[in-house]
Amino acid sequence: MPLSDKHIQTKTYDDILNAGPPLDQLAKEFVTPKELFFVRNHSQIPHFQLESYRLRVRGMVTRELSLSLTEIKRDFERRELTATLQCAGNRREEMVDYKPIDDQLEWGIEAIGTAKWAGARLGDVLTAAGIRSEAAAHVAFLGLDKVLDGADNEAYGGSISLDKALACEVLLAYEMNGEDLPLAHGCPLRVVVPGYIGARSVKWLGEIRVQAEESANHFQQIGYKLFPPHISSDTVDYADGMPLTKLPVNSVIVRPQAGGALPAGAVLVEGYAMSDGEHEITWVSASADGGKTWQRADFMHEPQLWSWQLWRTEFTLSPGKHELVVRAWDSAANSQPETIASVWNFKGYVNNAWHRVPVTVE
Ligand SMILES: Nc1nc2c(c(=O)[nH]1)N[C@H]1C(S)=C(S)[C@@H](COP(=O)(O)O)O[C@H]1N2
Ligand SMILES: [Mo]
Repeated sequence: MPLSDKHIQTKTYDDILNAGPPLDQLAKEFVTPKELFFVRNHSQIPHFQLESYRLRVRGMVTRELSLSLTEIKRDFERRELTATLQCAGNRREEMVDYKPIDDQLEWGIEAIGTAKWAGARLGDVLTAAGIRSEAAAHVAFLGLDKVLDGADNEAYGGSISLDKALACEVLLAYEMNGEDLPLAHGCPLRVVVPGYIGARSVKWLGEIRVQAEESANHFQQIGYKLFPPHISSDTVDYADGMPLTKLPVNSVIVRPQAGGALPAGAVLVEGYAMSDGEHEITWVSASADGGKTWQRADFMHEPQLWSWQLWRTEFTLSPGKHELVVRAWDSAANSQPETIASVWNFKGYVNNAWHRVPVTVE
């Protein structure tokens, strides 16, 4: 595997690589080093020859394109954007503690990272292909990886609206943190859809299709759909589900971790907050008494669209048990629900309840 064992704690199952950073290394820096960037794969990393790699652009376009990586780099302006990627399953573990969830990766708080992406704008490539029809409304992506179980040997895919696809923040990235995109993160080319659940940022991108409908792919039609808490796998009608797009406001305490025994006195609490990327995080409040009293946390850097907000605050704690809590707001007045119960869903997606960390002070 191309990952560094030194830094990554793997969550591999069935030989499929899924990994996240050790929590003491999470969100320490604004830009996440590639060794600490979570990896979420639904299948084996595909085998392909870089020399014969082509990105195909088809569907409701005036000109179908078939582009090598060299042509993509040569024919389209290189754009850079720092953006956070977060898996819809981030914080699923807390949902599972509340009520069981079947067959889903139990991510803690580590399925998130921020990178400096560089590549062509998806919009520039679509403009070169030309949108042929008024009926065009969605842009579907297909990866080169074949998903073997539950999806009939289909490639991994998904779609976003044509409007989002034409937005200037959406990239076809071939670089991450100033280097060639690592294989685990989608080399030679991946979509980066800032603000959306990570699932739409298709890796090892093979095909882009402009179409009237959403993608018919398993991961658009069955996976990554949101349902209210009262729907279960027994009662679900997938056609009724809400396809996930933008991420809700979220905030997480990264340090100290739950259960840890801390010395009495000043305790530094730090973490990350993230919005839909279009609205900056404007306020983070933390509590050391389970949410009875709150104080405003300090930001570690200027708010930046499309990226997380790292924050910290300090409490003076006496010996005993304390519950640390965090919640955030964005510039559109969006915030987080108090309880897991109100956001629990049987797939365990987009948990953004107040984050609670019980600690003992000695
Ligand atoms: N081709 C392909 N693209 C994919 C996936 C995949 O399994 N195959 N996983 C998706 C999911 S669910 C997430 S959260 C992100 C993770 O990106 P990363 O591994 O670079 O962190 O990739 C997305 N793109
Ligand atoms: Mo994901």
